Amino acid sequence: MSIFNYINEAKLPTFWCSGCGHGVIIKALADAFDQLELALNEIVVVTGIGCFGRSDDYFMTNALHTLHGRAIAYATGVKLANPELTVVALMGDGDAASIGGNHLIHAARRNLGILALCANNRNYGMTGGQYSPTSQFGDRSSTSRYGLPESSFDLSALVQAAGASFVARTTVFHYKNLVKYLKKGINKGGFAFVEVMEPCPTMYGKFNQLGSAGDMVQQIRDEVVPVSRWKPGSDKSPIGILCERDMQEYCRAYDDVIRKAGGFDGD
Ligand SMILES: Cc1ncc(C[n+]2csc(CCOP(=O)(O)OP(=O)(O)O)c2C)c(N)n1
Repeated sequence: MSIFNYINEAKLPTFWCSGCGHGVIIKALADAFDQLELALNEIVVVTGIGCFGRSDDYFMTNALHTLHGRAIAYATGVKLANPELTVVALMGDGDAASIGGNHLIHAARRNLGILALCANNRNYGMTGGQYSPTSQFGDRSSTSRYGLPESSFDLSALVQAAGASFVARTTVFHYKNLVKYLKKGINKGGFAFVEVMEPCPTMYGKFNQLGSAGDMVQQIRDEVVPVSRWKPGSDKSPIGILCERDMQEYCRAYDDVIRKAGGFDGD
């Protein structure tokens, strides 16, 4: 097989700016689909709004392009309607953690069996580089010209605390690990969250004078450390599989409720 069974070649090159990490991430997802030999009609890619929200354009699978911050809400409906589907919600950090933050934590708490993938470029790329909940204290953005007076969410820690059954963080620099975590997340059968650190040279990089896209990828690589070597209090972020646990998946638990209640009318 080939990743071009999953990627719509006719749409390439992507509309994203040069140096953006989004293209690397969708290639990794197509690689994961390919290595798992998933059929196109078994997969539903659900997106919200934002630069990364355009990802569904490039997939040959089923796709649902929804509202800003609501990818997980729609993915919940798709998964409950047909639990056999592989449902993947693709979100930027604004989509996932700002307007969509409540949906994210509650889907994790319910252990809904989807893969939620957050492309974390630490800002709202599409709308002009406003700060997001993953921008760092002191960051400059179009809405924090003098430095951000807020701390950021550690998204992976947040989702882990909310109850997800699989959480992994990596970067676009660590491509093979990214594909590995996406495959594991898809196969997990519970709420799986993969956070990918990536550059937005056009907005975040420009406002914070971080140099070229290549410079930014190297900075992102240097900001992280494998979780096996990470110590609390470190100024680096842990990457790797941060949490893996087995719990009953939401659709299965919901089926039990339906059975106990006597089934659907007319069953
Ligand atoms: C309800 C609603 N509020 C705000 C917007 C404007 N808006 C569109 S995309 C976006 C943020 C995108 O940032 P992110 O999700 O981080 O994705 P990126 O563009 O960085 O890939 C915002 C605020 C919208 N489309 N709908």
